[in-house]
Amino acid sequence: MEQYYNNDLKPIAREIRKKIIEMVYTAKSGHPGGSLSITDVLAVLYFKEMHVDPKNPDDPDRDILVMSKGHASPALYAVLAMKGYFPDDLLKGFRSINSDFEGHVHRGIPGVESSTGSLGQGLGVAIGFALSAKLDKNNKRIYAIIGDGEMEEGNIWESMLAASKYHLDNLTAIVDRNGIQLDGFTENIMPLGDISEKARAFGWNTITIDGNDIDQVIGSIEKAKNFRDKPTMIVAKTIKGKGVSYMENNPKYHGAPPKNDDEYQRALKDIEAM
Ligand SMILES: Cc1ncc(C[n+]2csc(CCOP(=O)(O)OP(=O)(O)O)c2C)c(N)n1
Repeated sequence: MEQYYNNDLKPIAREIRKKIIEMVYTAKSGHPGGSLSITDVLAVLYFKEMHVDPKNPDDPDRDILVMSKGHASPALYAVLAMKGYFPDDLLKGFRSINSDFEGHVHRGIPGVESSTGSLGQGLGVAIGFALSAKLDKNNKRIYAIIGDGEMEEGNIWESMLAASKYHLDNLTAIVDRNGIQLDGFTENIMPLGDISEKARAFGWNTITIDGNDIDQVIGSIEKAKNFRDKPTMIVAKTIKGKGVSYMENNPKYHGAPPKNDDEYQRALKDIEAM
């Protein structure tokens, strides 16, 4: 496998962000905000931490990622294209009628392990993968990316109970703690308070980081690998819309693309300057 150094990951993250903007602008729809917030985490996972090989996508020893917040499909599709699972060109079909690249993460696409989009389900799916790896005595690692808005779904908390019951230390859940859900701030819609404290009460190890800081993301994922007996939750504090000034921390860009050529160009310019 190719070896990437920490300094290589920033340009990779920048490229993912550009692809996200290109995809949603071409489709004239999609979810840029929560894609841009989780970009750095995905760059680290796919280009440094996860054992995955696009040439051998069915390798039984591969690590598994479930993008539970399935509306962040542009970010996942972009990183998979960059990793070489399929040609970049296919991203142009995003959200168009004859393309597999649906607006929510779709399992028919190489590298995608589970369809998602109905919030709350992906953590349970990841637990299934983690339990199965334990039964197979396989040391592969399982990752689930969940949204903080998604944590307002009750089945996330049921899944957290199960992960703790089965001592799933092969499971790392990463919460994209950008503070915003569909049309407003999580703390106004349904306050989550201190997610780490709650997760610890549910029997999880927790690590809190700046999820847009590549070195902190690497450090937390490495640390999670060494915890034993409990699952780990990384609470990644991020900025929704990260990298595009007019999208940052603005609920409007949860599910809206740049509205014209000027906004599109400004977005690409902002990302270039990161
Ligand atoms: C079960 C379910 N209810 C509602 C929705 C509609 N919905 C799509 S995204 C979203 C907000 C998600 O917020 P968050 O998980 O914080 O995502 P992020 O801010 O990271 O994009 C909602 C309510 C959905 N996809 N699934």
